[in-house]
Amino acid sequence: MEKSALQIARAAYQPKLPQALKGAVVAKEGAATQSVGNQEEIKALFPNTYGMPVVEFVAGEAKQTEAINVGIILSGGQAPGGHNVISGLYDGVKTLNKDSKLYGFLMGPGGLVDHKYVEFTDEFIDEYRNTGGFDIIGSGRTKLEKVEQFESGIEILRKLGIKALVIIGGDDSNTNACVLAEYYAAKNYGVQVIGCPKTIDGDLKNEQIETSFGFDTACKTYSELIGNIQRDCNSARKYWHFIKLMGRSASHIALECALETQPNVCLISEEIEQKAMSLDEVVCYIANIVAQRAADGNNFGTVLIPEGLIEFIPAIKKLIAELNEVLTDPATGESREFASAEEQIAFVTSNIAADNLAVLNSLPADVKRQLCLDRDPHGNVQVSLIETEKLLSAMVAKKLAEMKEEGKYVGKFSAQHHFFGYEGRCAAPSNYDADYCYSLGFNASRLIASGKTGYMSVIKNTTAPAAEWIAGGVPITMMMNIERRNGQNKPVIRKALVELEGAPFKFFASKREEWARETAYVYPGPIQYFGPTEVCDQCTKTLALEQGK
Ligand code: FBP
Repeated sequence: MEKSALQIARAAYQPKLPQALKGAVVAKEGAATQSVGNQEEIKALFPNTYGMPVVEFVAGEAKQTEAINVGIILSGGQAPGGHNVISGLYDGVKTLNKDSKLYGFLMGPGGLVDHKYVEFTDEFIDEYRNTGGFDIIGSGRTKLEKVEQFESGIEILRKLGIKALVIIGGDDSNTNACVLAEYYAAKNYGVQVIGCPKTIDGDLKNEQIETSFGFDTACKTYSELIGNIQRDCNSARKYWHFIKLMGRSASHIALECALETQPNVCLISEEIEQKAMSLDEVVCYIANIVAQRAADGNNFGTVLIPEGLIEFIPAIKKLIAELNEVLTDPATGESREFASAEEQIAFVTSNIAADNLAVLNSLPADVKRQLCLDRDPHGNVQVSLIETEKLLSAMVAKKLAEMKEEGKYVGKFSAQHHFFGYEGRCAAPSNYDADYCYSLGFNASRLIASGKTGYMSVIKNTTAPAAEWIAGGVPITMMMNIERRNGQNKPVIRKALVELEGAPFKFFASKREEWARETAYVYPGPIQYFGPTEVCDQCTKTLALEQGK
């Protein structure tokens, strides 16, 4: 593979590890844990993996460890740093015993089920250290949740002598990792399952997990692009840029990018839901800011829109909930099959309540179609396909035309549209993500060596220098509750949405009026890998504010 000068320099970067992982470790165990909700139900569903303690690794006595074979899977959307989790795990198992082996299952959980794998070697791993992407083994969204899949998995695990499987994924994939851990424990199959918190969306976090990996790099990449657009916007002074940002449901990415770039408008879905705003109210909010800026002679600006916005508008949320119900076959719990899209739309429109149908019919035809048709394998509406940035700008233009007639707006409105998502998912990991991911992977090897299963690898205190980071594990059941998914009650990891009482949102809310009226743009520039620590090693503003830094 031909490499750029930066890639060559980056390949030589040695990610930092917490001090605690630099030598032999012992697992310090805390008290028994409870799930965050529905304790009795979760306990009954996970009798072998419920209630285990949180563990922290502290310095221990060096002892001879037997060689161990480990498997790894990349699951779901790409996130910067995945290759470093793998290289960290590889180095971790090799330091336990140089004869240990690491296998990668290809193209996501499907590789385990279909017995498609590779064995990692030094040369292979070295090609991918500190690089973005998941191309080392590929990723996929196959749901690992059926007994046949678990049984097919154990065949190949036994064949390769694999004693532990590491699943790198978001909330859904880690939920499935926990189900698999429980199944193998119940069957006494002797295979441990460890999860690793990944997703650019930033919604897999809680008291134990400070952030999901990839969020840092993805947000910095989008913020660079937004900053560039803002500089262009402030140079030409003739466009309003409507910028949609990935993040499926939660608005963490939009909020972080707003904190980094200080746009004129940033919508936060969780706030819109809390205030029970209608689509029209959201449009009025933006149109009023456009009008205020026009009154100051500024016919330009930026609007950040979280990908999941549409789902959080209460009337549309209610509609989506019913769509999920009617599109699920109650007998199988699977999505209903239809001969054609038209048949599916006809089925939906004749089976939902009148108020929901009215909301559905009030939406533009393409949005209506999208809502009725597309689901991902976890039953989620594929919000990334809905062009909210265009929907909103068209509605704002219409509103401004009405305001003009009423004499409430004088100005010119011309819009440009952007959607940033894929641009950031495979970016070369920032130093934060490179170090964090390497530590997560290395740490997973220590969880395996300690005999843990049903645990998530966690690294804490990450706003401090890496040497002071705390390494350990958290039982996945601790993060679970029961939620309605795809028309059924299911045990799932609770998704972390933007907290309206949290420091990041409060800081944003205290500044947004000023940012709306003034042109207070910040241009963060590209991620820097080499240079002063205040330029290269900063965590996200979200994490810094959450930790009072
Ligand atoms: P994960 O939660 O699996 O990490 O994926 C996150 C994400 O990047 C979302 O932000 C986005 O909605 C989705 O993946 C898009 O994925 P796909 O391209 O597979 O539709």
